[in-house]
Amino acid sequence: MIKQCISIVLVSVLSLFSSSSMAHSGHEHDADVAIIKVSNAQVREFLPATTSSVGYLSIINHSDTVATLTKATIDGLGRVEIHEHSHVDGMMKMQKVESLTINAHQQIDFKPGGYHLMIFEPQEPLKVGQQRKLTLYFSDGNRVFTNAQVVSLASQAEQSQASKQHTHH
Ligand SMILES: [Cu+2]
Repeated sequence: MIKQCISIVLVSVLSLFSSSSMAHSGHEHDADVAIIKVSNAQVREFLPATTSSVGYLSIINHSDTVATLTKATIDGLGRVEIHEHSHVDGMMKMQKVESLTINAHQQIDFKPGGYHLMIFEPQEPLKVGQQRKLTLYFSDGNRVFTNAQVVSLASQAEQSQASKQHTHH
């Protein structure tokens, strides 16, 4: 009888917890679902008179199974697309990808000249220093949340310069 009471209390606490913490939980995963870590998520502020901007992040698949990223959303943005750059006839082109496969224990860095997020339709201006919730959707139903930092063009350019030069003084 006591045990039953406890389990009823536990269930109501759990349901309360899950409904109020939906937006803030880091992961939702079952035992056999890929374990994904996202880091260094950032989106660039929209430049004047532009309708799109870019975002970068790193995704690591710590599991033994392939993970397939199918969609990304960012709070306050009407549309987010996953893009890649490719060389076509000597020209650098970018195109939308419908899904991105991340092999077991593989890390994929979204960066200038490679994979990137293309962001559109801001419902309000992105301000440097803000955090925006980024949600990644995977084909197995897994969703991963992280905060994307809003950065300026200048700081983004600086970072990519620094990572290109590999200087260690
Ligand atoms: Cu693009």
